[in-house]
Parts: sequence; C-alpha cells; structure tokens
Amino acid sequence: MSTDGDTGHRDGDAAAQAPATGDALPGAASQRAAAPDGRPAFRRYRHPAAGWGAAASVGRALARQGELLDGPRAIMKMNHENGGFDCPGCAWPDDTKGLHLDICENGIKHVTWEMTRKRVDRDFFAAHSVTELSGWSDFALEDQGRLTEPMVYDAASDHYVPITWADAFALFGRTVRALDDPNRAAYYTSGRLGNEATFLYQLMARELGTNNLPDCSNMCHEASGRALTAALGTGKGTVDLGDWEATDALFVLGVNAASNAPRMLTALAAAYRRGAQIVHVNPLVEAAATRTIVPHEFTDMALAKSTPTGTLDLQVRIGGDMALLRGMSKAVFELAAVDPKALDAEFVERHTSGFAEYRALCERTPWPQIEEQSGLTRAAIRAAAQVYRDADRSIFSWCLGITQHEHGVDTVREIVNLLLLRGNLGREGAGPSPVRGHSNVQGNRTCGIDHRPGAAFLDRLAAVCGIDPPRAPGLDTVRTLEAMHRGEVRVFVGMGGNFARAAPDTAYTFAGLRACDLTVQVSTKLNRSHLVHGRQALILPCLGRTEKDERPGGVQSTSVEDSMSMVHLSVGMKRPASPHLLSEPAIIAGLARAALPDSATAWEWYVEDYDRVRDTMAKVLDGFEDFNRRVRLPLGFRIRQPARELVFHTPSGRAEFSTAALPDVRPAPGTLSLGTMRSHDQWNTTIYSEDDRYRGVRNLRTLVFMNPEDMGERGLDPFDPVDITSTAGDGSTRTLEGYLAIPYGIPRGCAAGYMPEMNVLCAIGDRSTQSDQPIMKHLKVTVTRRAAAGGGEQAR
Ligand SMILES: Nc1nc2c(c(=O)[nH]1)N[C@H]1C(S)=C(S)[C@@H](COP(=O)(O)OP(=O)(O)OC[C@H]3O[C@@H](n4cnc5c(=O)[nH]c(N)nc54)[C@H](O)[C@@H]3O)O[C@H]1N2
Ligand SMILES: Nc1nc2c(c(=O)[nH]1)N[C@H]1C(S)=C(S)[C@@H](COP(=O)(O)OP(=O)(O)OC[C@H]3O[C@@H](n4cnc5c(=O)[nH]c(N)nc54)[C@H](O)[C@@H]3O)O[C@H]1N2
Ligand SMILES: [Mo]
Repeated sequence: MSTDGDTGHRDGDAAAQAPATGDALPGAASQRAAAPDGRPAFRRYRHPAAGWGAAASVGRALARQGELLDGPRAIMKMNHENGGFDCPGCAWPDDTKGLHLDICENGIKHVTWEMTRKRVDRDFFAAHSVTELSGWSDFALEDQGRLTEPMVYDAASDHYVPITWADAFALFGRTVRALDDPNRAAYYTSGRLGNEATFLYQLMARELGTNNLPDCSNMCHEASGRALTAALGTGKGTVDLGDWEATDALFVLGVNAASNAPRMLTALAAAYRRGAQIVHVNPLVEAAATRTIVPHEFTDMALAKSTPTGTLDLQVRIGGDMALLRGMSKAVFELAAVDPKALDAEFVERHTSGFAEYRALCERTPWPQIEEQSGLTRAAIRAAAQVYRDADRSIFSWCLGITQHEHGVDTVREIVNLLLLRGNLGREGAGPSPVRGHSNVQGNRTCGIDHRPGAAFLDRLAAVCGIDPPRAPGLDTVRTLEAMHRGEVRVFVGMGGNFARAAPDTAYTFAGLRACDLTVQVSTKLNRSHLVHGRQALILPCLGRTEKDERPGGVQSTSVEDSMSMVHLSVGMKRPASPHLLSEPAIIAGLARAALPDSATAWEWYVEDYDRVRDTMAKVLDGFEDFNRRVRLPLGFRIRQPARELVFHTPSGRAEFSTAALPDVRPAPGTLSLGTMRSHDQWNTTIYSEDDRYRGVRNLRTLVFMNPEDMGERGLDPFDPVDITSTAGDGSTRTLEGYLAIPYGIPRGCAAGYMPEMNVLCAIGDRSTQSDQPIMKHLKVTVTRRAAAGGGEQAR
C-alpha cells in the first residue's frame, strides 16, 4: 500500500484493516482472550483498589501459568535490596525501607507470564505455518509460552525453522554489511532492556554508523523529556520517593495508577493519612482517585480497611490539561494580588527566566477560553489553585494522558511554569515527577538510546570506545516506519517489545515491516511482530529478567533505572526456560561481531562479565562514576539531578518559563475526541484477559466508553454496536466496525477505548509536531450506530 493516498475509507473491523498486505488481524470476536463462556458485562466497580480483588486476581494468574509453587517464591525475591530481580513491570521505584511485599497484582501477573511452564519449540513451529498463526489472537500467540531456540523464516514452507545461533548472527551480519548505507537499518528498543545491554546495543548501532535508534519512549514520554530539557536542562523528573513522602499536595494528571503504576497507591494512601491533598486530573475518575486497601498492610487487608487516595477530582476534557494548568496559574496570580505569599518572588527572581512574559500571558488569557478549553468551571480551577496555594510543597506527576497529544510538550512545560511560580523545585517534597512506563525505559535513554544524541555524549563515546559515531540525527519510531515505506530502511531489529502491534496505524506499520529485507526480533514470547516480518526473518529468544544469566565470569546481574533516577541491580534466579536461550548482552555481542568482523570493540570479552561493560559505562555516562561499587549498595544509587540542585543546563542558565498559545482542543460538531488506553488486565500489547476490573468491564475489549448524553444524541443504548471512524490530519479515514458503546462518566465530547486494537485508527501522520509522538490520546472520531443489535447485560 502507499504511504498516504490510498487510506481513503477503510471498511472493516480490525480483521479487515490489513487487507492490502494479504493477511489480517483476527476479527474482534476472535481477539477475545479467555472466558469463552462470558458475555460482555459492565457494572460499576464499587470497591477500593488493590486489596482482596487484587489478591484473588493474583491467585488466578499463578494458577493459570502453573506457578503455584515457584511463583510465590519468585515474588518474594522481587524488588528486594541485595539479590532480588527488579520487577519487569512498571518503573515505579522500590520502597526505600526495603518494604517486604512491595509488589502489586500487575507486577505478579507480569512475572508469572514470563515464568510460564508452556513452551514454543521447533515442534510448535513445524505444526503451525505463519499464515495459520496470523489468524490467532494476540492473547493466543503469547499464551503459547516461552520461545526456546533461534528460528528463521523459511519462505518455501511458510514456517519458521530452527537455525543455530552462529548462522543467525551470520545472516544478520551478511545482510547489514551488504547495505549501501548504515542508515538502511533501524534498531528498536522496548523499555525492558537492562542498562548494560542498552549500552552495548547503542554502541553497536553507532559503530555501524547510524543513530537510527527508535524506541518505545518515542510513543510514551518523548514529550516529557523534551519539555523538561527545554525548561530545566534535564530530561527527567527531579523528585524521589522521599519527596512523595514529604509533600503537602500531589497533583496526579493523566495516569491510571491503580492499573499501570499500582505501587503508587501505597504512596497516595500514605499521603492521605498524613493530611496531604491529592488532586486527580483525568477525564475518567479512575480507581486511584477513590480508595485503596494497601496490600502489604496485613491488618488493613484482614479488616478490609480502605484509605482514600484522592481529595479532589477534575474531570478535564481530553487535551484540556494545558488550559487547566494555565487557569491555575492565572488564579495564583489573582491570589497574589491580595496575598503576595501566593508567589515565591525570591525563587522566581533568582532562578527563572521569562516570568514577566508568562504572567502577562496568563493575565490576558480570558477565563471563558480557559473554561471552554479545559471543560472545567473557573470555580473548580480556582479550588485546585487554592490547594496549590495552601501547600508548602507540591509535586506534579503525570503520564500518557498528558504526553500523547499534539501539544504534549507545551503541556509539560505548563506544569513546570506552575511549579516555578511557588518555587516548587530543588527542595524536599516538591517538583515534577513523570511516571515512566516500562521498567527501564528511563535507563535506556540515560544509557544512550536516543536518535538525537547530544554532542558531549558522542564525544565521550568516541574517546572511551575508540569509535567514530555518526553525528547526524537518526530516525524515531514514526520516521522509521515512513523510511520503510520509502525503501530507505531495509533491516529492522526489535530488541524486545512488539513493534508491529505497539506502533500506530496498524496497516501502515504491517506494510512497512513487510517491505524490509530482514526483520530480527529478540523476544521472550511469540507475538504479532514475528508474523508480520520482512523477506527474511529471525526470532532470537532471550532470557527474561527472572532467569539466571550464567556467563563465563559467573552469574551476571544487570542494572535498571526507575522513574526517580535510582539505579540498582537485578539478578535473575530461575532456571532459564530453555538451555538454548542467550542473554540480551550476549545476543547483541553476537550480532555486533557478525556485522563488524574487524571491530576493535571487545564484544566477547565484555559479555563474559558485565562488570566490564559497567566499567566502560562509568567513563562514558554522566553520573555513573564508580558504577560497579555504587550499584551494589543496598538500594543502588541515585543519578545526580542538576535541576534538583537548582543548576540549570539551559541557554539562560535558569529555569525557563514558556509562553505557548493554548491550543483549541474542542471536538468539531458531531465528532468526539478519543483516547486509547490500557485495561487493567493488560501489559501494553500483552492481553491477559478481556476484563477491566476497576472500570467494571468483563469479557469485552472491543468497546468505546462514551458520555451518556453523547450516546443519547446518537440514539445509542448501552452495548449497541457502533462503527468508529477516525479522520486524520490529511483527511484520510480509518474505521473500526462493531464496537460496543458503553456509557461512562467521561466529559461530553470525549470517548475512550483500548490500545492496541485501536491503533488501527491512529494515522501515521497524526503525530505531534512538538515531539513526533503519535497522538494516541486524541484521535478525532465519529461514532455511528451499526445496523445489527448487540448483546450483553448491564447492571448498576
Ligand atoms: N499493568 C500495566 N502497567 C503498565 C503498563 C501496562 O500496559 N499495564 N504499561 C506501562 C507503560 S509502557 C506506560 S507508558 C505506562 C502508561 O500508564 P498510563 O499513562 O496510565 O496509561 P494509559 O492506560 O494509556 O492511561 C492513560 C490515562 O490517561 C487518561 N487520559 C486520557 N486522555 C487524557 C487527557 O487528555 N488528559 C488527562 N489528564 N488524562 C487523560 C486516561 O483516562 C487514563 O487514565 O504504564 C506502564 N505500566
Ligand atoms: N494506541 C496506543 N498505542 C500505544 C500506546 C497507547 O497508549 N495507545 N502506548 C505506547 C507505549 S507508551 C509503549 S511503551 C508501546 C509499547 O511497545 P513495546 O514495548 O514494543 O510493546 P510490549 O507490548 O511492551 O512488548 C511485549 C513483548 O516484549 C517481549 N518481551 C517481554 N519481556 C522481554 C524481555 O525481557 N526481553 C525481550 N527482548 N523481550 C521481552 C515479549 O516477546 C512480548 O511479546 O506501545 C505504544 N502504543
Ligand atoms: Mo510506555
């Protein structure tokens, strides 16, 4: 298919979205994971988050994977200082007091999913052709278990067949060496990869001569990194868990914490008990805004005693956060007229630049515009501003609800603007705190996965590693896909993840991958990216984080960095799923040697003992001095944060206010703004079940949450089947058919549904001009009734 023109009107459900490329995703019905008995159901969830519902769910997860014995043992080892493995789930930091059972339902599901006893071996691939597997649901693919040995695609039989590691590396090496330009290859990273492997991976790409290092962060927190770098000179948050424990007010924007960063619930409950204010900003009132039973507080569990986790809800319009934040600043300026202490004039004077312009901008932005754009009343916005004014120390925390928008960068900068007004930076209990996604996505960036690397980093890499790294920027996720369509990227390596399913514009992504000469996927489990492949394709199975990594230098550990810049070691303990697996560092070394036979880099030597990699990293990376010693401290170490110390690597040497215009985020008449998000029973493209417990949904993923009045306007009853059509910036349209409309407490004009099914609707061109992030939280759609009647039951 062509890059844009033919998109026209695409009929069909998910199954029909990839017609031009021959195969199809299974249709909505066959995407159903388990529970074939269950009819779709929706009933408001009235219980506190975590607690016994979570405990029951954990029991089911362990039983499903046959891990009733080993599972609990492994869980006890998770996230423990000295010798445990890091939870491969989210990037929330570990409890600093070595809290036992500092784990959550979703972390346990995630670990047991990796530890399953099921196997995908050569017999499996001999029994099922790629065409046959392409008809299986994403759930069914991953549910087959762990990959066991390297496989290569055999076009003649349409099957994957075994290949030795040496031959697999040689195939990659041959293909890469034959490219006329190193930029014909792209090296994707999913945020699971440990720091040492990350460093080797970027070293390989740069020694080969490319900065084509797309990563999952291009779809998640690119906007946060860019905004914080511009405003504060550092691409990360400045706060740590100690600050969360000391703050007076927490503002939690655009994150579904109870599902996606569940250990945040413990911090929210503790904050509430301390008397802190907790303001949730979200079009949906998510479970984390209500109450929780803290799972490791055994008396609370026993007595089912719950603690509130929110004090104020602001149900902002999709995309309306920037207007809300500007309104809060405006209200702070209004308060300051009678109460000078509302502003921290001394901080502003000493540490910031651009204050006068920002003040003027806020003052001249009229309230009606702020109300219209945020979808909130000025009274509600003033109430939030009063909370902010009354708090000595405030933290703003956010995730994808803020970043996956056209104006994601401007919105994060508006958060910083507001923080600066009251000097909420560089002191205990205050500052910006983005919630990162994958467990090591922040570490990936720190250790060099960046398609726009800084000159200082490249200089040091050149000096320490003796290579001549390319200086021109490389390709990010979306641009890699576009380059595939132009024939300019011909080799794709996926270091973890599920690129085919995670990327936007499913049909376009599939066609791009299919146009490649070679696709290489380093994975633990079978997924869609193995079936949507290039002319030649390799599956290279690797150890998971829970597994023992034995190298010539002994059992190896790997390090990760959490959302709050803590770096610590993770040591696997389980016997590997198969004796033929290699660790990610070993796979990278094999690939690198094959592609760079004359390389002076001691690839083989490095991966005998990862301490050697760490010694090199210590010389290249800021803040990693004495890496091997410090990473072995009980809780690891925290990477220095200049902005935290009020040192700003910005052009002015100060924290910079921004003055972006408010965007118009109102949906056009007859259309809705649709956000794609995760369910509770899902890890990105991995679907554990069709339930979304905290939102009250059972047995249904092909749904769209709508405001009841928007449903009424369209003559829709609950569970009525609808077609959802998105219109891209270039006017092309994409349609999902036969989704079920579910009435939900969401502002008018807004709608929501699940990724990755809805990626079909996100056109490749619909990416932010500020961050290049796909605008996955703000699709412009129409929802229309479908002819046939739907099933399902509803209870309230
Ligand atoms: N169990 C589990 N944990 C995970 C993941 C997982 O899939 N499963 N994924 C991991 C990854 S990679 C990431 S990046 C994170 C993602 O963590 P989240 O950011 O929580 O991910 P989403 O499910 O996309 O949910 C986004 C939230 O933003 C809200 N939202 C949508 N539009 C807007 C808006 O315009 N404004 C505001 N204020 N809110 C909005 C939605 O209602 C939803 O609550 O979680 C990580 N942790
Ligand atoms: N519409 C829409 N699309 C989105 C988003 C959204 O909110 N809306 N969110 C985006 C975001 S934030 C992200 S981060 C991406 C996620 O994009 P990815 O990170 O690419 O996807 P995952 O689903 O996390 O990858 C799952 C696969 O990783 C492999 N895997 C698991 N553990 C390991 C391991 O230890 N090593 C290796 N090598 N492989 C492993 C398994 O084979 C598994 O099938 O999706 C993005 N896509
Ligand atoms: Mo993410």
